[in-house]
Amino acid sequence: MSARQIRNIVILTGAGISAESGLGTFRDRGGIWEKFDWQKLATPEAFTADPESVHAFYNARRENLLAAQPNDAHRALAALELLWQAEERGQFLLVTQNIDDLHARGGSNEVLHMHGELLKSRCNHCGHLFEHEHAITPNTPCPACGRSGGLRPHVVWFGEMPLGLDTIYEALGACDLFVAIGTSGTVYPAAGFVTEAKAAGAWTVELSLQPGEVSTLFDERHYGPATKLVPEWAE
Ligand code: BJW
Repeated sequence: MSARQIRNIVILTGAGISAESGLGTFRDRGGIWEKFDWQKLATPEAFTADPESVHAFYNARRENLLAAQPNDAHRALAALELLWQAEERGQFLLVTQNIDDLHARGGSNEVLHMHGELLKSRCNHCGHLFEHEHAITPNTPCPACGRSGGLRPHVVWFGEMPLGLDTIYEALGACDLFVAIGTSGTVYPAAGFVTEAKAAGAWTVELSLQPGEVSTLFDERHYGPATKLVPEWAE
């Protein structure tokens, strides 16, 4: 990366950045949506119809996450954030579609989790949001109000509004560089961020294993494993 004219950066990560940490992607061969039906697990309607199965799906993924470790791609982005802040170069916004906590464990200080966080749940009765590592069932009482039947994973399902969009669009409107890492560009609104960044005059870069759905919109594209591409690019 040539950092000379770059002040404000927005980085968008997807499941591909955590693939080499052992967490499955969604749409690759053998991915999560090949093994599981998203319509039965990742919509508010699915949760209402069968909360037991939805909790079981997220309990299993939480267990996988607790056994996983951040990789060199997560660490390279943390180092870049540190550099940007130490040298006061401009704004650095790391937005992830991932619900894992590997960016934070890799050293990133600020991460915007637009699709929520697997290690958090919230109560539909009282709104309480809390962190936990243990499994949840429909009978688990809320630690704040004590009522059962209201806890749900703090994740964004299809048809729900992603988190932090005001902050994201503001940063996209002022960025000089937009980098998308390990995302297939299938899911909106994240897939549309490249268009927003380009409209703001930013240089746009795709780093992924293979071209995604919106690849042709990027100014620069590099394909390979994130643990190789991201540290090389961030140098
Ligand atoms: C590697 C690698 C390695 C592998 N190294 N790379 C048009 C406009 C707006 C909305 C819609 C629209 N059309 C339809 C919609 C609705 C819908 C949507 O987008 N559907 C599409 C399927 C068409 N969107 C929504 O419902 C969203 N909400 C919404 O739109 O609200 C209204 C609104 C409107 C307008 C503006 C603002 C708001 C919500 C979407 C919620 C997505 N939820 C999930 C589940 C989260 C919880 C969980 O994890 O269970 O989020 S679905 C899943 O997909 C997850 C991911 O974050 C998301 C994106 O997946 P990602 O990260 O791209 O993974 P993959 O597997 O697709 O790709 C991995 C990539 O990595 C691949 O390209 C590989 O090549 C690469 N890779 N190994 C580097 N080692």
